[in-house]
Amino acid sequence: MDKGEISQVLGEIATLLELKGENPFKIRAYQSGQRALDLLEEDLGTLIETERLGSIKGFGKALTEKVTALYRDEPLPFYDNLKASVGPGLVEMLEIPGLGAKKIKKLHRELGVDSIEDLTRVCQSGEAAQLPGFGPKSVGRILSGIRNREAYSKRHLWWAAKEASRPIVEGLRALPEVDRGKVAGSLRRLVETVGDLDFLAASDRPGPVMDWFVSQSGVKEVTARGGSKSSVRFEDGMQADLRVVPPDQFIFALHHFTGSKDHNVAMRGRALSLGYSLSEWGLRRDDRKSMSVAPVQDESDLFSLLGLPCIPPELREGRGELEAAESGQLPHLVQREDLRGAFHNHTHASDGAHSLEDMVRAAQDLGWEYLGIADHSKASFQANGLNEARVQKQIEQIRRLNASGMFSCHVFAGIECDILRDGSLDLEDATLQMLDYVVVSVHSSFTLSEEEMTRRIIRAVEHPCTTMLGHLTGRLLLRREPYAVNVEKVIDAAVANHVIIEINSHPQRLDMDWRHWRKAAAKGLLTSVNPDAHSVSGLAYVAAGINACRKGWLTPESVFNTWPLPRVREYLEG
Ligand code: DGT
Ligand code: CA
Ligand code: CA
Ligand code: ZN
Repeated sequence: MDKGEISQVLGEIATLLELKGENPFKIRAYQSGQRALDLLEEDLGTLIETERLGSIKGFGKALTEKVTALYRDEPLPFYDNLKASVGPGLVEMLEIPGLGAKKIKKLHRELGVDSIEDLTRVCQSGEAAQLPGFGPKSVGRILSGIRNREAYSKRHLWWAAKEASRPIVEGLRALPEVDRGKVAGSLRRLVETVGDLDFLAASDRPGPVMDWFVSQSGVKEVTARGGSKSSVRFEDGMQADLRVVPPDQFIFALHHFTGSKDHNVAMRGRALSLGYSLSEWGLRRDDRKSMSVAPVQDESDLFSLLGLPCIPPELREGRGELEAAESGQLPHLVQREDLRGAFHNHTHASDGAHSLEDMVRAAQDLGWEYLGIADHSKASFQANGLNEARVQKQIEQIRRLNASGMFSCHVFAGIECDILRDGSLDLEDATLQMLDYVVVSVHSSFTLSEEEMTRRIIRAVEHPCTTMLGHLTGRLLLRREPYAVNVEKVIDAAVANHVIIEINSHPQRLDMDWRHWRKAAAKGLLTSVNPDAHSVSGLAYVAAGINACRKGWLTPESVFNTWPLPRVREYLEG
């Protein structure tokens, strides 16, 4: 096993011990062991081979033995027995938002709950609400958690779907029978979550193409196998459709299966008004039988036949893109290459995995002119947040690094400061004023009413030290619903106070949502594409944030971290 897999196993062991009601010290040993492993700077293999792992803080004798066994892929009976002794139903229940190991253990012990079906039953019958520490409100939350979990399990993060699609497109393109192969559907439109993967191939011999598709590695079930369409389900639950069409229909099919449905309806309406009929098979004059009025090589040819410039897939949501295209108002969308830096990144001073220098080096390797550091503040104690003194030390460390000339990439000293329950900020004004910029975020008290939460966030936005608002709604895609907050009112407050609202670009957040951005940018709101990186590899998440920008019609001018360094400096100093 590699380090990441071992870290996961340690976390799983801690959870299983918790579900069994084991000694809290034992549980904590595995949790801190996991953390120590994540933060390890030296190569794990080297530490094991030179027998130095045990001398590192956090690794006792027992843990060292287990990590060594896992690393060498030796059997670990302790782990196997533990897994066998806790029912799979209990482990599954941990996926329900708002239900931790303690509550699950109580439900199991008091009411004999062994599965999610049992849990639904005791919640509906009122039995669960009788247990100490439960009550009708928390039972209501569990029930909606169960419903959400079901909906969540049907979709996948765009980021994971993209990874899964890569070998499939490559495989298709490599087949001698295939002329062209592409992804379509929500994946191509860069939607933040994807129901199923859609692939399209141009070929005159669909048979062998379908054979390859349904027999790929990882396919668990073939749900349809036809001459023009097949569908499969992979072992991890992901589903995929493949359509194979003759080469002269490829572009029409690509456009149709890229969607969205609303965009397609608008396109067909436009075709009709011009005396054409448009379908997945082609474009023809209304009065003729024959297809395709002209040869079509790519989608811009298709749009051009309808008198339009090419509308990029990510704008095809039926939200006014045809009108904008017709009047020459399509936005010049921001691209990944426009970024010159990023704010909101963590180091190992709080809960990041890498040092300041490592993060800056990684940013410089990406060609960035600047990098903003924003570790957690003290109220986020579970993330080892910084107090005033530690912030001050980090500022000095950053100033020294800038002065040393070690990197051409400039470092901005910032903080991700907690917004406390009443909307005040977690650190003293004197400390906040010393920083180059301040990101403010909600990390606690998620269950306030919409009115209270909106007031709380707006108070933080109005603080004179606030530069940016972090992950506005706190949503975790396919895991946790956004908290109640009036987004419109927060946008207006941000515009009025010259506060930037970030697009938190972690693939599971993408918050604030792209659906708000076109209107918000028209009001003058700026965004910053913030990776919320907790390691050097996390900087790559800006790609997901750029997707969100593009779906939100944003141009580089509205994206703060496309600005050159002198202009960013001037803004932050002003
Ligand atoms: P998903 O899979 O839920 O994330 O969303 P999509 O957009 O990938 O939807 P999917 O896989 O059902 O279909 C792919 C595209 O095919 C869809 O965006 C538009 C087109 N399409 C599918 N069914 C229909 C339909 O009944 N009417 C129209 N107009 N288009 C359809
Ligand atoms: Ca789809
Ligand atoms: Ca589909
Ligand atoms: Zn945060």
